[in-house]
Amino acid sequence: MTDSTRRDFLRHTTATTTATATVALAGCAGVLRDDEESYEDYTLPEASASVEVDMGPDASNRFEPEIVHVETGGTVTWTNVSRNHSATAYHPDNDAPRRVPADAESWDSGVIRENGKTFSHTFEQAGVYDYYCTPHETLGMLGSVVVGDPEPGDEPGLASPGDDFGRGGANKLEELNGKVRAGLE
Ligand SMILES: [Cu+2]
Repeated sequence: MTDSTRRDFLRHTTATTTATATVALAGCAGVLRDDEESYEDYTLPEASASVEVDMGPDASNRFEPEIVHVETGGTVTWTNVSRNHSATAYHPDNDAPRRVPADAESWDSGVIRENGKTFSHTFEQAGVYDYYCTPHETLGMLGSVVVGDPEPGDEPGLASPGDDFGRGGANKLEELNGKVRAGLE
C-alpha cells in the first residue's frame, strides 16, 4: 500500500463510519418520536359528505389518511395507487371480529390490482368502523372511518383488541382507536 492509497483507504473508512453513526442516530430519533407521541392532541377532521382515501401511496402499505370522518349517510371512496390492496370491514361477513356498529352493513372491496381503480361505501349509521387491507393486515395496513358523532364508550370499533384478537395489526388498531377516542372526547 503506498502512502496515497493508505490515505484514500483511511478517508473512505472514516466516511463510512460517519454515515453509519448518522443512520444509527436517525433511528434513535424516530423511536423517541414514536414513544413520545400522545393521542390527546389528536384532532378529528370535520365530518364531510364524502372523503377520499388512497390505498398504498408511495408504494407504502398504508391507507392515507388512516382516519376519516364522514357525516351520517356519507361516502368514503378508496383509490388504489400502488400494488394490490383491499378495504375490508372488520365484520363477521369477512371472517373478521366485529369492529363496526352492531347493525351496520359490511363491505369488502376485494383485492384491487389495477392502479387508479376505486371502491366506494356509504355509511348509513353513525359509529366507528375499523377496516383492513386483506394482503397487508399483518403489516398494519388498517384504517378507521368515523361516521357522525358517536359516543366512544358504545363503539365495538373502539374496544381494545385484547389478547384474543389473534391477528396482525393489533398495534395499529390501538393507535387508531387511541386517536379516534381522543378526537371524539
Ligand atoms: Cu394493502
